[in-house]
Amino acid sequence: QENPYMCNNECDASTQELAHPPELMYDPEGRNPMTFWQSTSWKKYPKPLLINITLSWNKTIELTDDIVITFESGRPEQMIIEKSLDYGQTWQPYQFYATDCLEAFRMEPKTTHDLTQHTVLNIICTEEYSRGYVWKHDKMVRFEIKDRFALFAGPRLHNMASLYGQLDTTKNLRDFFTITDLRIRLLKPATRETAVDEQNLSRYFYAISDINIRGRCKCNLHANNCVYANGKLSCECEHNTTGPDCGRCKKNYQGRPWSAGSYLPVPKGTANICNPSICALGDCECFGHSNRCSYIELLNTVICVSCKHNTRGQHCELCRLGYFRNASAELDDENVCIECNCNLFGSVHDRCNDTGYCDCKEGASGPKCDECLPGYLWHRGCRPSVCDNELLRCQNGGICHNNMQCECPAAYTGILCEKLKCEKEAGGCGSNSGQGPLSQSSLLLLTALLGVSRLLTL
Ligand SMILES: *[C@@H]1O[C@H](CO)[C@@H](O)[C@H](O)[C@H]1NC(C)=O
Ligand SMILES: *[C@@H]1O[C@H](CO)[C@@H](O)[C@H](O)[C@H]1NC(C)=O
Ligand SMILES: *[C@@H]1O[C@H](CO)[C@@H](O)[C@H](O)[C@H]1NC(C)=O
Ligand SMILES: *[C@@H]1O[C@H](CO)[C@@H](O)[C@H](O)[C@H]1NC(C)=O
Ligand SMILES: *[C@@H]1O[C@H](CO)[C@@H](O)[C@H](O)[C@H]1NC(C)=O
Ligand SMILES: CC(=O)N[C@H]1CO[C@H](CO)[C@@H](O)[C@@H]1O
Ligand SMILES: [Ca+2]
Repeated sequence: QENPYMCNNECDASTQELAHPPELMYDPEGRNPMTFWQSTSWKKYPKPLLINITLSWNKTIELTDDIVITFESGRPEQMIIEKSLDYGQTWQPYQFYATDCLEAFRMEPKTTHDLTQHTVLNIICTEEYSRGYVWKHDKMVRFEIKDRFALFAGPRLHNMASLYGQLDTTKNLRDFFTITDLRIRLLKPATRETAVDEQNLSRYFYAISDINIRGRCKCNLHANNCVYANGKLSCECEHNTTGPDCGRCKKNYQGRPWSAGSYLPVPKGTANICNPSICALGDCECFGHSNRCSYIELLNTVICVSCKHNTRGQHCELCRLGYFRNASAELDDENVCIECNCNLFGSVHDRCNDTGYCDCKEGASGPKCDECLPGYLWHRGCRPSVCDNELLRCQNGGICHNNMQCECPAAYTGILCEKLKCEKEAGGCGSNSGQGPLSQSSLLLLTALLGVSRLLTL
């Protein structure tokens, strides 16, 4: 045709140089002449030449810019762009294109400039992109996203906040720009304005060099990234959300219903993160020592409430003070914690280490501190011995009584009966006698003396 580099009767899908496979619609461009896909020609005229080009992302995509399709043949006289939001199960028209909208689709021709905020969701038929067979003329067919954005954000899209605000609050509007699949339905090739030349039907076909679609993964504002891995696109969900579009709260993070992140209030927006579950039974891990949890906002964490069986801790996984871990019991055993049982007098406090050993006061010993070290004697705790029959002997004939006390003969005093007693002569035995309060042993001695003197008097 008028385009000198188009192939006519020389195309051959099985010969690499002469093939025009679909991939050439989305290969990296910048080549001249451009690479292009070319359909079969309209050999079966007047049977319509119908071709669908279907693009599937298997992921929800939000369009951010115009869809632009570049035709190397003349632009089709009739075509429809359709979209699906449910992975190709159902399709809705996006826009109709025809040289004559009334004749082709019984629709009034319109352009996006006829749309208003109230009619932005209307599906129109446009005649703007169907004329012009000659390749020098505009080769593009557009689906105008930006013109529609401009209805909310102003002509130069300077007020995106206003657009985002609308998108936030109007689901229909949001869904309008959202797709999982796109389909270009080619219904009638360019024929020029003359009648179809039935003698030379190889003149009529479709050829597309590029399809440009700009968008981003729909992640409901719960992700910063969308990655292509293992043959699929997926959001890198944050905020404890999950799902291909971050459209759910993660397990154990259903403390409040999921909601999308929001651009509002401007300018910072709202993250709407998923909170940990205020858990029902089984939803919080307490090893069977509690069935109630509570969410602590400050720590952003869930803790078990009222742990039983002498346990404590976020998951009732520790033993209360005064208890220690039963090494032969599992964490969910009722007997998991054993009482320390530290001796009240022999230990510093009633706590013990992981093998049940208590902290002993001086002189005490044994796991429970209820025994005394050598040199100490149990008397409401361990006391150092006063006397014994080896190193700490009572002197001057005194008798060691229960290792706590020397019973001294009448004339002696001191802890080990080591001093002479001279209370009868004032100041007799030394300056330090008789002045201070009487010690227990001297009191005993005194009573003994009194007994002796009474005996003498009688
Ligand atoms: C068919 O079209 C081609 C390309 O324009 C032209 O070279 C050829 O002469 C035409 N054949 C007939 C029979 O019109
Ligand atoms: C193109 O897709 C539409 C549905 O979107 C379907 O009804 C039609 O049969 C398809 N045409 C071809 C040629 O596959
Ligand atoms: C689409 O993605 C889902 C998961 O997001 C996956 O299970 C499924 O196999 C994918 N389908 C295709 C056709 O790739
Ligand atoms: C430790 O746990 C085992 C297993 O439940 C139990 O048989 C044992 O009595 C427990 N020991 C104590 C001292 O409670
Ligand atoms: C507990 O204390 C005893 C005595 O000090 C010690 O032998 C034992 O190793 C300690 N056990 C642990 C787990 O620290
Ligand atoms: C388990 C999990 O993913 N927790 C995350 C929940 O969200 C907060 C805040 O984004 C993260 O810090 C946690 O790591
Ligand atoms: Ca190309």
